[in-house]
Amino acid sequence: MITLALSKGRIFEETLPLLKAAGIEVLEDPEKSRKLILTTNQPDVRVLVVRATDVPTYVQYGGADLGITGRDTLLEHGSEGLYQPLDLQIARCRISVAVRSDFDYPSAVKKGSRLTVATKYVAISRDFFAAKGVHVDLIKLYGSMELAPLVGMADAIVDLVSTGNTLKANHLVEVEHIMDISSRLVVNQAALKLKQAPIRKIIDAFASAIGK
Ligand code: PRT
Ligand code: MG
Repeated sequence: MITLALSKGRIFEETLPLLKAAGIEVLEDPEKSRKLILTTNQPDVRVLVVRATDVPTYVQYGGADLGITGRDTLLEHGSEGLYQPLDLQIARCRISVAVRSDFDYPSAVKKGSRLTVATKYVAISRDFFAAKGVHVDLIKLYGSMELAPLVGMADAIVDLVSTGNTLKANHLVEVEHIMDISSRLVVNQAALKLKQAPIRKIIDAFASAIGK
């Protein structure tokens, strides 16, 4: 049995064409079904539906042989023991610093003031501002980071941006582009040894589907 861990939403949607290229079709829709283990047209391939941030953990502990997860999640939560053979170039976005449009970020940074930054990406933010020599107080949030500057809780946020519509709708502007993000295929090292042929077949099919 080969087990693939995926999160619902954009990663699931953008993975379907890659699975199809590997001859795998998921037989249930995770948005409609309450099942957490989805069957496929291949009797020996199944898909686990997990929280995006839990994908690396399932693969690390062998609950799944493979998984697909954002580079943001791997950097923030660690990628210890995971083999990362492919950048799938899906679920692309960037991680950025954003502030209220009336906040003077360049002079706050120049003056060496302490910035209060709200984010779910505490590790990425700490590294980024440390490298710039900017002092920050980090506030950990789990979602809707955009609210924090609007209610005066933070000067800035560090969050994912794709179209920029969410920032715009909340009168926030991007002031730093920290890095580009896309999703990676991650593989359990032991599974790769024990189930080499079927796992290689999936990796190779994904690679040719993305033109690598
Ligand atoms: O929802 P849950 O708390 O379970 O987990 P999650 O939010 O981490 O999962 P999910 O499915 O929302 O995101 C999974 C992965 O998709 C992320 O880890 C990223 O690698 C990738 N991804 C790509 C994105 C986006 N684009 C994205 N735009 N994840 C989130 N967003 C959010 C962003 O946080 C912001 O709130 O979309 C909003 C901005 O979008 P725009 O288009 O308005 O700029
Ligand atoms: Mg989400």
